Amino acid sequence: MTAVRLAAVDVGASSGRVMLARVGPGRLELVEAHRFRNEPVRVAGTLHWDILALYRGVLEGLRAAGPVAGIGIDTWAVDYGLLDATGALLGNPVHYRDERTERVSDRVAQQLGPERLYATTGLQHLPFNTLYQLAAAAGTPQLEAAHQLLLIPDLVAYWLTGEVGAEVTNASTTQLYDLRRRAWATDLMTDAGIRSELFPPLREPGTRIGPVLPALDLPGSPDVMAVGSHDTASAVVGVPAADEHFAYISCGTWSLVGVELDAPVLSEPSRWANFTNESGVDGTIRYLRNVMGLWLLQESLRTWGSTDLPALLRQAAEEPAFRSVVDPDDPTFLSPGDMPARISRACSRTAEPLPDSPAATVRCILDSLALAHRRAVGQAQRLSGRHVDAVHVVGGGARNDLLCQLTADACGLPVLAGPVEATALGNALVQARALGVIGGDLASLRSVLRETQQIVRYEPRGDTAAWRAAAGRLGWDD
Ligand code: ADP
Ligand code: LRH
Repeated sequence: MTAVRLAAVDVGASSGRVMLARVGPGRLELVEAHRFRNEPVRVAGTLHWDILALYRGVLEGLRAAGPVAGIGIDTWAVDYGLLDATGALLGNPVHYRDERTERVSDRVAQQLGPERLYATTGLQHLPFNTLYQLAAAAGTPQLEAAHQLLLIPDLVAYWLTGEVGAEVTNASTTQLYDLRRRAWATDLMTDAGIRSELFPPLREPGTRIGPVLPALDLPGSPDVMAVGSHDTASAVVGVPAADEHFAYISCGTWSLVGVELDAPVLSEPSRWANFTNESGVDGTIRYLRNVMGLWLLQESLRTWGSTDLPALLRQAAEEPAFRSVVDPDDPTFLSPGDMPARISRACSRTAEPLPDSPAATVRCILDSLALAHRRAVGQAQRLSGRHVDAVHVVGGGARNDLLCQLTADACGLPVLAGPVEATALGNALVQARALGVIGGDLASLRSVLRETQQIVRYEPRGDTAAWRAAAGRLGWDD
């Protein structure tokens, strides 16, 4: 069969893009049809996604992509829109970084029982999991009036097709999904005071959602296909690994650091280490930890009003190593704000020297992220028993030479960087397989990636004692 044209819609927390993929046996090409900024808006004290601007970006991108046979949609996880009984959107979806969950997440976890939550959902405790967002919204007129809850990629698919559903890889991030039964955790919902009728039927990646509504008048009247609609699930499909002995870092706004497994790890040490078991494509488990990621850099650049990232990275490379290090997962870094000031405050709390220039702050961020990558790769191996001999870095962070090299040095393992657009590639590969254009399991999809995509290799530079000492300053022992 010849190649097929597919649109991969990938909306990350920092930007959205519609990528045009041409996929056939041994063939995989990707071009950017359209990219648009994702700029949240604070209204009346609450941080929202500008969902209609994002949808407009998706439509513009689909028009720019031209005729395609399929459209796959993935976005960031956990957030949702509420629909009334007529299918109208009730208000703008709230951003997971909004502070509304701060007051409730620990209390709700304690009420439901952290052990039970982990045993049922396999999920790490993050204050913004959908469970806690719904607990924070309890009793609001909006939630009371809601007829249906759609996660963000499912909301976009609904607007394109009129079909409702919940794709499982993203459903697994809500902390309301029973990982082993592969069904909504309705008992948990009832005990949390959440109406289970809000949640639509589940759907698997690789199934057809429906044709695009004729009124949208998109070229070629394509079908919308379910893919790994959690962006991280598609990114992991897009990792060009040669065998199962790999760790991945899906490195963008977040660093999602982990391994791919056949079965969840639900042990107490795993729960204490805050490792998550998210559902992956083809029944796999994405066993990973959220590390705060390049958000720290994005927010610093926003604070400085600076756009010349490559210049700042060159200067950061000249800065002394490990002068100041922080725990990137410090909860004070989660919400938007003056990140350089917060980093300085974190340094003063732990008696680290204060970074005295933007370049020093950037170096502090990258050294600290490399340390957190090292810790998570080590923990993922110890907790899962999966030995790793390479670390794949995919996403925008694969363009950050310094971070890739520091990560290789810190982990003492080769880093294989790329593809930058692994998420869109994973999205397109799952569509192509569903449409019968290519066949095979994840390993064969990944072999197409290895044959067609550019990957840069970074060798570790050896000074493991220095990295161990720097980790020790954060209280992280091997
Ligand atoms: P998300 O999907 O979460 O929005 P991306 O995977 O698009 O994130 O990655 C965005 C990040 O990629 C930016 O925050 C930036 O740090 C990094 N990045 C983008 N372009 C470059 C570049 N030219 N050099 C270094 N880093 C880059
Ligand atoms: C990355 C991501 C991540 C989630 C976070 C909310 O874009 O989907 O996997 O934890 O956003």
